[in-house]
Formats: sequence, structure tokens, C-alpha cells
Amino acid sequence: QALQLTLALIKPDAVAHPLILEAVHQQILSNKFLIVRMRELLWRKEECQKFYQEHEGRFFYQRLVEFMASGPIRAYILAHKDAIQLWRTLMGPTRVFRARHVAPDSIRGSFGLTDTRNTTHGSDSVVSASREIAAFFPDFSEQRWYEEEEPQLRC
Ligand code: DAT
Ligand code: MG
Repeated sequence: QALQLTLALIKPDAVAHPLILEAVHQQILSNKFLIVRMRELLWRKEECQKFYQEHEGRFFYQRLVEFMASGPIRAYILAHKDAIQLWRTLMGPTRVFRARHVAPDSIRGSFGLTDTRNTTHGSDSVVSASREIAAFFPDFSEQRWYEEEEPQLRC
């Protein structure tokens, strides 16, 4: 079975706290994701606006964009047989109140501060994963990875 790729982000609220950053990183390792690429960066407001284009006009959009540009973020390309769904399950629900109630041990249930400052991001489909990976890792060729690296990694 081929490995699937997803984009995971650790948002500024979590990168700012070394223990939370480390705890989220450990979740990635202990769930047997393969870390294909990783980088830390500070994002500009314009880049955040583009990344979250689908939410333009929502009441939280401005807040979200400003938050994502407010400090360093860590971006990962993660590989796993079920990368997209598994990472989203580990993150838990978007909104912190719900996360604390229905998935208290999830990443957001454990560390989420507010509905906006909710620790992590994960792609929600194969199509958005490709788009989001390209946004953070413009030099990464998914096609090449599937041709040259993935066949040697799957077991
Ligand atoms: P997710 O990040 O779980 O995919 P989403 O795509 O619906 O959720 O929203 C993107 C981000 O926008 C989310 O991580 C935090 C922010 N957001 C979403 N809904 C919100 C709300 N009701 N109030 C404040 N921020 C919200
Ligand atoms: Mg989303």
C-alpha cells in the first residue's frame, strides 16, 4: 500500500512553548509518521491570507491570518499509510471547547488555547495536501518522491 503525504503545521502558540512543541513532535514520532521534510519559518500576512483563502469573509479570518503571522511556525511533510486522517484524528476537533470534551487527550484537547490558537494544522484531503505541501515546500516534487523514495520506504 502506497504511503500518503500530508502537511502538518505547528502554529505559533505551540512553537513558542518548548514543552508543547516537543510534545507535539513526540506525537508525530510515536505514531510512526515518517518525517519527509521539516522547516521552521515566519510567515508573512499575505502568505497566510493565501493559505486560508477558503475562509476569506468568515468572522475569524482576520484574526486567524494575524495569528499565523505572529511568530514562527513549524511545517512538516508527513508520510503514513493513512497520513491525512490519522493526523487529523490526533489533532482533534477544530474548536477548543469541543476538543476538550470529545477528545481531551488529542493535541488540541490538551494544548489548544482558543478556537483560533489551536496548536496545529493538518490538510483535510489529498487535493489540499498537495496544494499545502507546495505552499510550504516549493522545491519538493511530490511526483519525484513517489517515483524515487516512496517505493523504498513502504513495507
Ligand atoms: P481545521 O484547522 O480543523 O481544518 P478549519 O479549516 O475549519 O479547521 O479552520 C481553519 C482555522 O481557522 C482553524 O484551525 C482555526 C480557525 N477557526 C476555524 N473556525 C473558527 C471559529 N469558529 N472561531 C475562531 N477561529 C476559527
Ligand atoms: Mg482546515
